[in-house]
Amino acid sequence: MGSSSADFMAALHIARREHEAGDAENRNAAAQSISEILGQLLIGVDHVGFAVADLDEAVSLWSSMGLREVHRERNDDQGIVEVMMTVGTGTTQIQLLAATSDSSAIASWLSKRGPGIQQIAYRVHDVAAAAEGLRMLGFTLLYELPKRGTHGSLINFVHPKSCGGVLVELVEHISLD
Ligand code: MC0
Repeated sequence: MGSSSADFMAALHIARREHEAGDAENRNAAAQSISEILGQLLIGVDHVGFAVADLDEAVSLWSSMGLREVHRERNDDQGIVEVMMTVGTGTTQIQLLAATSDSSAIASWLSKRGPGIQQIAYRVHDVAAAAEGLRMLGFTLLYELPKRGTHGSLINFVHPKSCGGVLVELVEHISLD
């Protein structure tokens, strides 16, 4: 990536000043600039998360379709245990998410909707900058500051109520960038 995080933050703040100060036409142009910066921050789809009731059963199901387990991790902050599975030779993964506590978002999801797709995760160059840009456009971010995700990544989430009914996770892989 050509630009640094500081460059992105600086560009976002210039666009925000224009957004706040401008008339309708300038506000639209500033919003467009923020969207373009967000486009540069996006790398691709990192994974799609499935809520599952039984992790081993789910691994067995998806393995039978040819997906391969590549990582398993417990995250007590999120109240989950997860398995990442690769799809063919591509870089996109699916993430199987089982609840480890009743207060977990996955336990709540399972009780209301049952097993299924719970989130899509976009890989970004800089999660703080992406969250800041999205806030400027009116999206609701779940966390003020990024939290720890899979493999020590930094994560934040866009609330589904501000995002067309889809829970979007932002992931920054510290070691891969
Ligand atoms: C809830 N809603 C969803 C949704 N969860 N809509 C789409 N996708 C989801 N995943 C909708 C409900 O249907 C409901 O709509 C409204 O949002 C409020 O639902 P709720 O059941 O009251 O849910 P809340 O408000 O208790 O929690 C929703 C919220 C929660 C997004 C804040 O799920 C959350 O904190 N998620 C982020 C953390 C997370 O998902 N952790 C697990 C993965 P109606 O229309 O009925 O009002 S951890 C992970 O993924 C990490 C390890 C990683 O990848 O690195």
